[in-house]
Amino acid sequence: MSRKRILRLTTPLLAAALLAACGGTTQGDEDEGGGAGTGATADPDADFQTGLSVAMLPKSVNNPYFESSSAGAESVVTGLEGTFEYTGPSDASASSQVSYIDTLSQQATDVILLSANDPNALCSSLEQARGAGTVVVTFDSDVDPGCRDLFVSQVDGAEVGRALLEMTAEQIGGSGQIAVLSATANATNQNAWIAVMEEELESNPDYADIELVDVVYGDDEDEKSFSETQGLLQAHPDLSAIVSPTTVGIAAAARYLSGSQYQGEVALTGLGTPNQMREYIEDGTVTEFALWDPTALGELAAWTGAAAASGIITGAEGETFTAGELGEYTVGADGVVTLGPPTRFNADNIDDYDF
Ligand code: RAM
Repeated sequence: MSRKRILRLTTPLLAAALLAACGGTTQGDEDEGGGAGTGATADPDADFQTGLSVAMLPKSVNNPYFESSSAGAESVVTGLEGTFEYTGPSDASASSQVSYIDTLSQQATDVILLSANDPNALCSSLEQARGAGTVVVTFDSDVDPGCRDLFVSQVDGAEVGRALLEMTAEQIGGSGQIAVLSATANATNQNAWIAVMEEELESNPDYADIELVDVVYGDDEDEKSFSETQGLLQAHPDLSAIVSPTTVGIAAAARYLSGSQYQGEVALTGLGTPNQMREYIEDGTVTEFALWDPTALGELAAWTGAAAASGIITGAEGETFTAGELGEYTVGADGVVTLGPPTRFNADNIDDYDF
């Protein structure tokens, strides 16, 4: 174990002892969600530690969305004089992520920033990493809260599901068959958004005339997403809209639609990056889609990981920390820190964005 490693493991304990001696308190000490169950005490006045080793492990590499998050995280980590690594599999599968977690843990990485391909399958590797002193912060796609310290959520999950349906309903005049082209079948984030859409479709009278006829998975692979789009259109001749809550899926579906007889006939909306979707807004294939800023998401994940590794927060509800120029954030229930609302992109504003 490196000297820095020993120091890092010792510092929060010292901080806790000092705080206890000064009568300091932390809100939510008894909270068992997120990482707060460790019983560690936060010192909100501690400085961010310099020299941290931070690794970002996305669902898969070669996805512009995660490249933006990586750029954001790297700028924060290098600003704190730490070392940053972006590493992960080329396929969005949980089994592929396990070996990366194990390697990072063996390397005594201080902080892992993880977008998970499965809520449970990574837990034993993550437990080992945490047992060895690594702070685990999920971002974008969570694991079971007991398996990580904190989760940096892009947007409140229910808000994403509702925004997806609102855009869909607007684009099909409130009635018709819709289908979802998702990422992988086990993706925590997409499954949560789809569940909200299903609940809203059942309970919200505004959507009484909209029917969800299919959910298919492009696995966040361009070619598979492209052929799944083709399959949906063939299987459902009366389809009014495809909703793709993945930046990989919506870009592939837009490419298929733009060169097909369905362009302008079948609506396409979902979550995409402006740079990948600009040409499809311009050629009329897509009217409107949404996303948050993935660079800011990476920045917030890095600030959160650094704050936890520095003992400023533990993951208990109510703790606060300052994420550089992003401002002050508060840890919510279950160790969740939320970035903010999504932005909708359309012909009027898409040229204002470059990511
Ligand atoms: C893809 C990934 C990611 C998701 C975005 C919207 O890039 O599936 O997890 O948050 O789409």
